[in-house]
Amino acid sequence: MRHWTAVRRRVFLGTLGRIVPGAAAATLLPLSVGGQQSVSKARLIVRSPRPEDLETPVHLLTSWITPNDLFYVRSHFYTPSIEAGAWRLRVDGDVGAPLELTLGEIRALPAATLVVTLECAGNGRAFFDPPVAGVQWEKGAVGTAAWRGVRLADVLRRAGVQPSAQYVWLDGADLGVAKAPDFIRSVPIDKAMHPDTLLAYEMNGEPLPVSHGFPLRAIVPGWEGAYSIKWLTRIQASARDHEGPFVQSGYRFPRRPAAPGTLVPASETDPLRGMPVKSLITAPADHAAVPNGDLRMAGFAWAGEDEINRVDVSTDGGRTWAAAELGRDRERYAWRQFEFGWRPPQSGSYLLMSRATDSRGRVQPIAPEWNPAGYLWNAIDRVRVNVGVTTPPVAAAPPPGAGGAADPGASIVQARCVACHDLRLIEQQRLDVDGWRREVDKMIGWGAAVTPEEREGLVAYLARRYR
Ligand SMILES: Nc1nc2c(c(=O)[nH]1)N[C@H]1C(S)=C(S)[C@@H](COP(=O)(O)O)O[C@H]1N2
Ligand SMILES: [Mo]
Repeated sequence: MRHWTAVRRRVFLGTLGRIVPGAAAATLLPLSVGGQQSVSKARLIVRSPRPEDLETPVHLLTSWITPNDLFYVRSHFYTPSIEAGAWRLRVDGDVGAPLELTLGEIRALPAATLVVTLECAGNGRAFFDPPVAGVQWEKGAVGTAAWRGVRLADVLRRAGVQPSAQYVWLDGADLGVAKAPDFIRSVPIDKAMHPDTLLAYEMNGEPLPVSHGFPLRAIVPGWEGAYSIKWLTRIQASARDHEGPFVQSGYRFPRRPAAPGTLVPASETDPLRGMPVKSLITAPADHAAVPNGDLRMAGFAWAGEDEINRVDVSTDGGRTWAAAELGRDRERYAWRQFEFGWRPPQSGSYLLMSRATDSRGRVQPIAPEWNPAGYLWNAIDRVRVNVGVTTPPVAAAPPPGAGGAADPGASIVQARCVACHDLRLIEQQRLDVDGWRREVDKMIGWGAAVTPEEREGLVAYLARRYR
């Protein structure tokens, strides 16, 4: 288990490695206040290139800290390009003295660093049955980084936040495409004032990469990723909750279990807070073919604001379970690595499983509760491994688009949908006619130029082609 600390040291040494031998540590400063950093995301799965939605292949998650180039990206709209010198953070609303802060002023405030696991609420959405609309994340919309910045509470206190403030609204520089609403989220005052809620300007010792919110983002630890607003430009304290759709209809969960496939009115939902208990097998990779001999099973487990108490693993499809060893690296809001050494008794195909238990006694379910937006998938994880057998080659899939190109629906999609976002966002959905009609109507509301004559034809085409 020594490798955990070794890997961690390597990550942070990478940061220190920028100091020129003999130079004072202070030479680090200008580097970190400098321009935008972009990192190569070449190894990630492209769910959508525009807007940018990238998933980490989970077998690449080998260290407690996720390197910046492997960290998943979830952006609703186009990535804004921000010049650090011109950028300001506005703090207003129910405050005694509204502020406008430069990046330099923010960096002059007392700094704090926290290792926090971020996970998209929709991670695992692809596994819900019946299918639900949205980015079809499988397992890799999750990662862990060391975030350095200032406490949101310090900034709010400097602005003289009023006792009337019950919520803090966070807004970034990204704008809704066409008529789509601005992505604004609302944090309840207790969480906003908690000393662990940060405004971060560094990720793993580097200035925030552009995709991750340069120059400043919120880190709301232990809560689903959408609270952690990127490219932050405005913080507004308010007595009321925000009225926008990303607070009033998105990121909410049915108060009572919903029948699969049904709609749930927003009035019967609550906002997502905290995170469920969950684990993820990162080694061996799913469907890996491995030789006979010792096999190392590894992965991560996390539970939002709560602690992981144990991870049990099964190598026989859930018939028997054994406790995995937990890694030494631990911080309150960070995932815990787990490991299990095992020698398969004979050649064959094995179903490996992991099941985490947290400090509140929550245990991962076999089947998570279905919900209309496909949030919080946390089923007991499973991976198939083939030991001592060579897997037959997979037959080549038919080329994409075969047989559909001449359909008039395809040209409506090209003209009306792909104008704003990549075709891949459509291709990954599996919806019926009603589901597609809801999506098309939402997009018309957001400014898609679909004419009334085109609407039903488009819905029928989408439902025929993508379900
Ligand atoms: N301004 C802004 N902030 C945002 C988003 C966004 O679209 N715009 N996406 C949110 C969502 S849904 C998630 S899961 C996290 C993802 O952070 P990452 O891209 O750094 O992994 O950012 C959040 N912050
Ligand atoms: Mo998300």
